[in-house]
Amino acid sequence: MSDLFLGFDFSTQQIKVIAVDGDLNVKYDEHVKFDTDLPEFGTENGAHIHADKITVTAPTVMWVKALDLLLDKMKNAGFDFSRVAAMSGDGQQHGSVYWKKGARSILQNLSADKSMYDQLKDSFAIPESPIWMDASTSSHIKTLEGAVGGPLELAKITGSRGFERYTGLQIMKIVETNREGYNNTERISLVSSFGASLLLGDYAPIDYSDGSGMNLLDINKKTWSSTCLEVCGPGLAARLGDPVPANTVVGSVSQYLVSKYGFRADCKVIAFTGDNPASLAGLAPSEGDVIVSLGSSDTVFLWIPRATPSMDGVIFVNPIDQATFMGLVCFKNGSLSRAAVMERCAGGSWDTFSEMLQKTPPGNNGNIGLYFDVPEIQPVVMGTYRFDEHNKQVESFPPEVEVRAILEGQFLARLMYAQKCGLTIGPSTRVIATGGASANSSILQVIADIFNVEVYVTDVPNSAALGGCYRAIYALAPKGSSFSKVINPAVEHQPVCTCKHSPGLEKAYQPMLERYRQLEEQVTTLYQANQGNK
Ligand code: ADP
Ligand code: XUL
Repeated sequence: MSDLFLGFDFSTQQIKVIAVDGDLNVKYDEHVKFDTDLPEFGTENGAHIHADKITVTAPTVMWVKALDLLLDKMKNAGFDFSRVAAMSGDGQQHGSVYWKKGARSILQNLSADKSMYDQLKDSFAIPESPIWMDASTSSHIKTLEGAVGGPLELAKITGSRGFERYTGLQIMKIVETNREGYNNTERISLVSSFGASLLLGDYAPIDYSDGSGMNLLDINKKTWSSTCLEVCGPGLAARLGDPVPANTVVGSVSQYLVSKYGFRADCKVIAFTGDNPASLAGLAPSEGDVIVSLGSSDTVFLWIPRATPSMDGVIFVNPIDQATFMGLVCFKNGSLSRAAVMERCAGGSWDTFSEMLQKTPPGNNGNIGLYFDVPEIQPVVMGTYRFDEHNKQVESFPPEVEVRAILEGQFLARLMYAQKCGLTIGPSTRVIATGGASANSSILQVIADIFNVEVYVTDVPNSAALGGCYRAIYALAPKGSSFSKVINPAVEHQPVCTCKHSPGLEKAYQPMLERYRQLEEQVTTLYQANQGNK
């Protein structure tokens, strides 16, 4: 029987696992959903939203129990653990775990006749892990940015300006509000390195890519920034351990998992990374590809040769090639805003929405719309703003103009922010679209025309978990091999070219991009001034 490679995804709402063989064929998948499979923890979409609405946590032990349950499900389904040569995985980014003094020794000496949950349930100094949905650290951002000389300076060091969800700021808040818990912590893991620790039976290191989401790692030097550490918590370096490249073999599977499930003793564990970096690996891009993920929110991420820090997007060390980087911009107003226009203007039908789009020409006769139903990450603004061809603000658009306006407005923004993150469009640039809305070819055509590139579609579900499998295979390949040579998905998994850009449209879209930029700046300035006056 051939070797298998496992990828675990510790995401916000569930843990998933995928097994692939050496030819990258998916052989098995399974999941445990937190809300429904573990209702005793009382989570909603995997999280506890606190009374202040901005503090968001998840019970750390729920993740341990979920892994027990997942492995038991695999065992009951007859999964042959002895075929697994290596495994890796990912976690929701930014979330953190606080191991209590003495926990390491418990983790190293788990007994196979009990569950991990039973043995580890008292091993955490802070029982509730802060997660990426938390927005309670605005004051801590000011402290950290102030200490290094401002937001852009912080971005130059760590790849990102201060963001509430970033781990360093969450740690600073814990030091301030629960000093006893912090003092009682011997190790801090990210959700990703926590997942790896459970497989390893020891503390697994944080990898450079997920470590880039903490406002603590110097992404160029690939060491913790001593200034950031000092500001965020006393004795933090010792609690974090040294970061490692994402393709590091961190050790062999724990004796506990060997005895309890029949893993082979030499099964390797490869460092876990963040879910977005893992998705990059799972989509097996070529250098120069831009991934546009059109889910509930829209995320644009890309492989970039150099870090060009900005106030807008974020930069992570590339999980596939640690000498390069990955730029990412996340927009909260994605499919849900498009769907709201589809409901309002196209009677609830995506087909009608697409037909209406054809009634207006690319460029929308100069009309531009900006639609932010919920507060956006970048720009920091909320509300709906419509402008006619003379940049005059108008109350409403005819339905067919509204349909085109939301798509053009959104994708001009996606292009603009991807460029700020380091995107340069060349002859070989491809957009790879994924997520729910990538099923809609009329939306893809707008992307092709605005980005002036060919749009490819891939239907890889669970790209983050799959990225774990691919990274496990890659970590065992001879040193110096290129990821795209080792991971060359079968033809049926290759992205397919779905839309070509229409010739000549860059003449319309280039000036429109500049107008969009100015209008966005105008509405943002006004919005922020109004907020400031409240
Ligand atoms: P997530 O994983 O973030 O929950 P998905 O990738 O499953 O999201 O995408 C779901 C979104 O896709 C829905 O919000 C829906 O509006 C959008 N969607 C589904 N089908 C279409 C379509 N034909 N055209 C445009 N959008 C669509
Ligand atoms: C990225 C981010 C989320 C989480 C959860 O910065 O906060 O995408 O990784 O998916």
